Amino acid sequence: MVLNSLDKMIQLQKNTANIRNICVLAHVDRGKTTLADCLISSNGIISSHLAGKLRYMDSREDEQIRGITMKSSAISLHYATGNEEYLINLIDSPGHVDFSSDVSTAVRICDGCIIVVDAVEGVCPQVMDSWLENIHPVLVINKIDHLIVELKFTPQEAYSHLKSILEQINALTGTLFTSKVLEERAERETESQANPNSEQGEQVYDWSTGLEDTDDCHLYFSPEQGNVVFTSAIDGWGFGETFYFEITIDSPTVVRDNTEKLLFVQLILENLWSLYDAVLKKDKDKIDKIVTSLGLKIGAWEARHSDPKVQINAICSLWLPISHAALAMVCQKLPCPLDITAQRMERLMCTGSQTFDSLPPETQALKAAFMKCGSEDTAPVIMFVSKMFAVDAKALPQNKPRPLTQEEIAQRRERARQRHAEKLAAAQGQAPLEPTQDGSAIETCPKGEEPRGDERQVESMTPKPVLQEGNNQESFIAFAQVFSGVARRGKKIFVLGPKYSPLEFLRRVPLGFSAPPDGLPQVPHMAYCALENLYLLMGRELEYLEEVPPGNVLGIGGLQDFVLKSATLCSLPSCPPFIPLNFEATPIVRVAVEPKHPSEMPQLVKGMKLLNQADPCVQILIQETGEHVLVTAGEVHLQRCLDDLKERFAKIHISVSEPIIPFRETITKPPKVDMVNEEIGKQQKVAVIHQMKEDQSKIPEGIQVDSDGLITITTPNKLATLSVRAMPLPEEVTQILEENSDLIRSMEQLTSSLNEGENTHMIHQKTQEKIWEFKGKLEQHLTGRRWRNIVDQIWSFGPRKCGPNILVNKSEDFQNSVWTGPADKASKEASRYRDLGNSIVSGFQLATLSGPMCEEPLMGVCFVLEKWDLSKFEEQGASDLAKEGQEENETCSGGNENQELQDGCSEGFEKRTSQKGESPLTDCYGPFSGQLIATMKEACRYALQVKPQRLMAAMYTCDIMATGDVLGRVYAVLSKREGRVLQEEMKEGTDMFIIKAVLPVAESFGFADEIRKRTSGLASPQLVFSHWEIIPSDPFWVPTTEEEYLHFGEKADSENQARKYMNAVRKRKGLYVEEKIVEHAEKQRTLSKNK
Ligand SMILES: Nc1nc2c(ncn2[C@@H]2O[C@H](COP(=O)(O)OP(=O)(O)OP(=O)(O)O)[C@@H](O)[C@H]2O)c(=O)[nH]1
Ligand SMILES: [Mg+2]
Repeated sequence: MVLNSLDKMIQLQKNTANIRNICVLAHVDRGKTTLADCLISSNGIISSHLAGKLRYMDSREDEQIRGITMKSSAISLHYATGNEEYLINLIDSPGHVDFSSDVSTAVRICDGCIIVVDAVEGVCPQVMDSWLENIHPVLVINKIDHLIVELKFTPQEAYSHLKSILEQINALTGTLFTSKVLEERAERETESQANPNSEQGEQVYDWSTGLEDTDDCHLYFSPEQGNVVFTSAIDGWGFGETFYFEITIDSPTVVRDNTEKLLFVQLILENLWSLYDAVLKKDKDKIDKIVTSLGLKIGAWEARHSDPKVQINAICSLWLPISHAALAMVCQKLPCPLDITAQRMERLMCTGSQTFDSLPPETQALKAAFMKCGSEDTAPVIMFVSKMFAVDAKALPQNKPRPLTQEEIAQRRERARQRHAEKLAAAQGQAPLEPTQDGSAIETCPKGEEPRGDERQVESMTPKPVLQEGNNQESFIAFAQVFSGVARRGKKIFVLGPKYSPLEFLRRVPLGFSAPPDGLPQVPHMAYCALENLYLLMGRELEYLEEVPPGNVLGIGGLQDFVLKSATLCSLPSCPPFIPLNFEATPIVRVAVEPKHPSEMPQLVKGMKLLNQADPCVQILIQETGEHVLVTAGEVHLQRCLDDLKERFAKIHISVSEPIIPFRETITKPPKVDMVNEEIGKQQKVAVIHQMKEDQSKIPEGIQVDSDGLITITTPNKLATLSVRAMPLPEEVTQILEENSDLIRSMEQLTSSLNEGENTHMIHQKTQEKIWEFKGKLEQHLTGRRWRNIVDQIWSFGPRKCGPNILVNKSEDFQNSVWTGPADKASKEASRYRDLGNSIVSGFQLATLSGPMCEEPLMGVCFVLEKWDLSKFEEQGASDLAKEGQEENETCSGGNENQELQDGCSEGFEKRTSQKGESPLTDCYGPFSGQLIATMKEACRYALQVKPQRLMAAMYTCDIMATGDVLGRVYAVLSKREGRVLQEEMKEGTDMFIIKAVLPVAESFGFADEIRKRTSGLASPQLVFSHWEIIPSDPFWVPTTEEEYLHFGEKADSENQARKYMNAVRKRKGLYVEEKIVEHAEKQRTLSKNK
């Protein structure tokens, strides 16, 4: 970028009212990057000939090769209209679903967005995104040239088509708006119910009132509103409100309504159509006529060019420049950073179940600063980092050779002149010492050596390089927006992690805290550092800045040690962290990676850490097996991560495992029909019971199973007996548990802090309400005899204390529930039960973490602890105590190092018993709490095994758009891969079909490629993780009836998908797999005979 335009940008950055932070959102391949190219070329950053071909914002090599954007990147543009000058910070975002997390990072730091819609394919559900984050949209309907050239619509047809697309979009916006208004209204209702004093509203619930009161006309898209532009980014033209009105208003005959439509067709579309027609037919006379009548001056090169596209581009980009249409709309219709609403601000500041009123007063005071967006010195600096991205350190402006300023050039010239004079003088045998400009004498340098004096001066003017560690380093830049105050180089700032709590800080630091002292108390998730380098983001380039006024998007260097992925930066510690980004794509595809040469492990580990920081969505895990696992959102994302790891972050050769597909294990009700869809008759029931008995015979001795699947098991030392039953949870309940996992986690934290005696953690009323609502929902779905009172008796959730499985405590001796905590805390016996109870819960957690089928986590299972008999243990304990007398202290300290869980008093017992050697049973089986954990785990596993077990597969929803003629092939690929079509719809006015299907993740590898190949690129699917689904077939099924033998054969493994998955997982984990090694012994014999 030329330097004076940098000055211009710096100047524009100060006028907050004329800043627009916008992003371009759309589905994949709608032309976002092409549109961005056109806008960039209007600033002279790239040539207009290259606009649309260069795809300037796709700076990665793989982006260029694949033709899709894989990350969001920002560029600052200048736009002048009338007397006003605007600074537009434009962010191009990726459209591929795998990178939707990158879209969220872009949306977060924007105030508005351009939604690009394809003129042929129409509406895209990403309109939702902008709603979610509350940013304002404008619409670009792109690829209008397709309607002319490929679909060969007449102008009238094109008009109706465009109208119907607008209607569809408005219908979608309307539904979203209605639901939003209703939701807000409902929220208000509950609030007013909570504080009845505030407003005594009428009792009748009228849902429609909110809708009538709210004005929604500004939300809809229409050319009259000025929030729609029709474009062809590839041909460089576009027109919107200005052009539309010029025509309708300038024409004297305009009568609005009917004629207006006609005028749109007559004056705009027909002209465009005839221009395309003339150029494509190479009708030179007609082209000349059009060009002269429009008063345009086309360059000679373009006019003579044989490619019609070049001619169209040249004419149209002069006649209807797309950049003017789009940027004028952006400046007029999208808000500036000053227009931030109080509602959006409050939403950003309140994490989880907090409400704005519950924040400390110091924090609430910051809202005013936000709203003011002030740049005075007193204004607190508030910034949000939405992602960290890596750039090659060499590309940083301070590490690049810099163009010399006029002054430096003059200095150099002067030096060269002096050197020349010296040389001349030396030749004449004298060495004069001339004073330099600054008065100091210059030493004569030995020949061939550069004088150092002014080099030092030049150096002092250039900023210090960030990374001098040298060779090929990656440097991390934070992608951020300044919400308030001026960000200055060197300013010290608090870096607040997503889990930081201002309350915590305010509690530790005395009131009236002013300038941050060095001896700041250690508060978790908070760091204090200086802003090292500030950059203006210019697509592929970065420009160095000294300060950034509020309302701007910027890059910050030097935060890599403080920020992992996102953070809030503030000059005051009372600022809350902003709500975490809302990522739509769930990382689901996992692979294990290892270096080709084992000695390179440290590089791999380091590389993976860097990758984790550079990508908003990737997850890095080290499994218990020692494997390093990458979890990514999909195939394309995986490929990008692996490329980055190999080429940028680790720079080593790595080997990558086959994708590891996650499964879940569950149980179901016994099936009513058999595998050939016949009702299970008496004969089969007998067979099934027989088989069940066989299965049960595998259960070791000492474990009792009753006919209802109740497992009774005793600890190895025979002191405690547990009775556990497993029941499948209704689907809706599992779903509720999944949706509320955050709430469950916070409940868990609350109970543990209460148990520790911390009463400071006041339960906020809103959270309490949410908990009751959650409980109510569970009660609503768990009805019937079997589930009576179950909700009240829930003891824990698992795995990891927040998963979709439940432990229910029906034992009468000891009651403990997640809702009320342990009952009857005071009694000593109860406290012993409580301590041992922790072991039971741990056993349950372990059991739910890895199921018996293939050690995958469980889902949708309810374990009921029917009985918990500790009488023998108590007898033993009592006798021990009696023997020892009371002299031994009952403190619960100390412990056995092998013990996994530290639970108070039980340790005391063990210690005593093992020390005295009085109970050989306890002694040789290890700590009692450990035994309880293992026994509970076993009990849960056996309880599962006596029920019909099923695998659950992760499912993608898959949206495919295809033309009618390739529909059959799409279906063939889908059914081959166990996909299920949910819906098929024909798109109005086109021959496109929209197919909605679900597809197991396990079958999805290579799916997109296969579909593309089979349909010659006419259909491409979009895969997004949606839910877990039970695979109906029983992995342990063997044919029992004659029909089944006939239908499936004796081996019957061809149909059993579940068994295939299960065995594959078992093999991968190195578990025992029940498979015949020799499949067809007799055939092998035949073979050998033939030899
Ligand atoms: N005919 C026609 N093609 C266009 C137009 N705009 C873009 N394209 C083409 O559409 C394809 C996709 O364009 P991109 O700009 O890469 O699309 P994108 O929305 O950035 O795609 P992602 O970033 O991968 O989501 C390219 O082949 C463009 O040449 C247009 O107005 N008309
Ligand atoms: Mg793109």
